[in-house]
Amino acid sequence: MKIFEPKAKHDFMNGILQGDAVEKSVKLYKDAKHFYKNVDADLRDDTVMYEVYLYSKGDDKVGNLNWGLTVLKPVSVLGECNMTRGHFHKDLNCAEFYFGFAGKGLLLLMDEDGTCYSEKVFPGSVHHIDGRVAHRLINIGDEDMKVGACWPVQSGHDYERIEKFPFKARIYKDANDIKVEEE
Ligand code: PAN
Ligand code: ZN
Repeated sequence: MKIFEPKAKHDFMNGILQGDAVEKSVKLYKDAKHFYKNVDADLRDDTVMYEVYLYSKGDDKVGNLNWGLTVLKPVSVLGECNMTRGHFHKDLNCAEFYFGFAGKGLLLLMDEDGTCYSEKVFPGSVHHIDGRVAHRLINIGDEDMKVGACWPVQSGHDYERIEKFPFKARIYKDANDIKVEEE
């Protein structure tokens, strides 16, 4: 029997997901401006807002899984906490697990009726996201927020739906106070 090295390594609490099979993407402020209520003219377009590391079999075979890591930077946009774009899955049968590794934040969730709620995210927190629920991560702390995810390859990301039917809650930070603004 041959014994192989793993295809990827993930230093859960202190590091990132690495390996030849891992793809990295970076979201810059210039591509994230429309997530926030206001545009911050003082924030450089090339500011890194978040990074996503993905280990995927990538062949869309039903039953295959993705393993991912999101690193959300502690940036604020005129007081509004940094967040991911957020999405519904294209295949609404596909649920997802998120798990907190570092930092602190919120998992903002919205069901198909537009009802928003959230769960606290911290090292060790585990979150099951139903396939019909839109999801977005928000960093409310002062350090990188690292969140792992595991979801089926056939989920897809429906970003258009969330742009037409946006989350109805925004999170702001003033010194250490967190403020929720709801529509
Ligand atoms: C995650 C997200 C990741 C980035 O892997 O894709 O946190 O967020 P956006 O895709 O909304 O920019 C996931 O939920 N996958 O399904
Ligand atoms: Zn998802």
